Amino acid sequence: MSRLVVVSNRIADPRKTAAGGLAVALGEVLNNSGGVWFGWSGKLVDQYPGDGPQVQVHQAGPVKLATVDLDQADYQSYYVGYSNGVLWPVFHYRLDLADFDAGYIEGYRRVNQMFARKLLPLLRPDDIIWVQDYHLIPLAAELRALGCQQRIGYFLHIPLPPPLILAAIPGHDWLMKGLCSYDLVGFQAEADHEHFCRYIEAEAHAQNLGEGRWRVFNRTVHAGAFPIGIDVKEFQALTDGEEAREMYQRMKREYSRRKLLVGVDRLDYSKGLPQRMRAFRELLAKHPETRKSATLIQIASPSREDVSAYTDILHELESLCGSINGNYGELDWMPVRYMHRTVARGRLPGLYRASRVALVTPLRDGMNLVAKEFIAAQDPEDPGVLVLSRFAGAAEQLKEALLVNPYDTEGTAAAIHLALQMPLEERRERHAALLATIRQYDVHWWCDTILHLLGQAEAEETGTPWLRL
Ligand code: GDG
Repeated sequence: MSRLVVVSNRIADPRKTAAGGLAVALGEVLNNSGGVWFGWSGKLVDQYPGDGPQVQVHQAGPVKLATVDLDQADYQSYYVGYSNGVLWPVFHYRLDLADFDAGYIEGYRRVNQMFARKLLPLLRPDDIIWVQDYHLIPLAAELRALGCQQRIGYFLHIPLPPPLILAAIPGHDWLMKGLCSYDLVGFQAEADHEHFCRYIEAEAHAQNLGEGRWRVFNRTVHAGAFPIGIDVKEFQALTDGEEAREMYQRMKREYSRRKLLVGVDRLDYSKGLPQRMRAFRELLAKHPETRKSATLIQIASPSREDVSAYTDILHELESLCGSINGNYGELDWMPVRYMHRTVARGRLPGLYRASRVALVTPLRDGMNLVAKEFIAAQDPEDPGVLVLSRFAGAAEQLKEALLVNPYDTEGTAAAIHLALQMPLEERRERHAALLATIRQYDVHWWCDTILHLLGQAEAEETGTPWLRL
């Protein structure tokens, strides 16, 4: 059996329970096959040692955790500048927030080259390499340039925008050629996959070989949509855990006379938090009976605080929450409880379960796992209602949610009102269908499907040397 090598910007120790579902799932696959997880340690050094960055290896059971530190210059250009200042905004359709500083792409390339050089000595000939996310698009091309012939798969956790938005990135052709150096490229949603196909057809005259295979840049690449899921069983077990039950009971006690609405997001401009607050304000204005009876708890966990667009969104959100509470609050009721803090993972399911409505209304999102966690945490006999943006990748799968356009304040407010009023029977029916979907397409389905296809690449290509770029 081939060994799995996962590469991602950050890594997690799969033995630590605080790790999220994705880390748990990847850790489980790695544990089964024995493998390597390679990435940035999360540590910064002023300068690399004289002989360059060093790989630190820790053995975590059968899994080798291999990390490198980054120096300040690489961190600023590769991580803050290019990954989070160019790729994140543009891939979320926000050209207006992109900073195309010419130096960033150099840093991005340099770190991908360094990752390739550091990873190469750790590889065995029959390894399967699986690269995660937008920080590492050129990694396969860099590995191939060093002679690496192993199968390499890639998964993009964020959306891929339409070709004309992609084409606004200086160097987009280099980036997309890099993406085509993988054997298998996975996207979250069919929409993203379609954008990829349209791009390579229009910009690179790719030839469609059928069944997701393309001949492009002199090699064959397989592409498809593989919507990521959560570990439903693990999340339900967490919901039954002590921390979650305690949280649930506290919330129920505290808000016994109110219906709770919940939002849990990283504080990011893609999550549509100001738009959500405006829709909630509209609800209070239009439906006076919801005043005093509905409370929105919004957790906005701190994220990428060294990127300036994130400071702007923080101020906008704070001012909106303040004005809603100022205008509608009473001595014994505040409409919005906003927390710019991280909640312990064990408590989240209790909060979800105590809530009648979840507001998952990003302006654009690769998938959105909060939507799936909310469904998993519900009591099937008395479930809450999911209000979901049509612009989240999850909307392609979760059709029984109330789908909204987050830019439409009135429409979103009307959907929230509907959710608050929804009769028990309808809530149960919708929830049962949603739960069946997230169970069928859970994170194990996601891992297994992708790794199975990557494994097949070996059988089909045996005897055919990998074409180098
Ligand atoms: C990217 C893509 C894609 C959030 N706040 C707290 C907390 N969280 C946890 C949630 C959930 C995770 O973080 C967030 O996942 P999302 O999917 O919602 O969003 P991103 O972080 O933007 O993730 C996204 C995902 O990758 C996977 O492919 O779905 O589209 O953008 O698990 O529960 N966890 C804790 N405290 C918090 O305050 N413990």
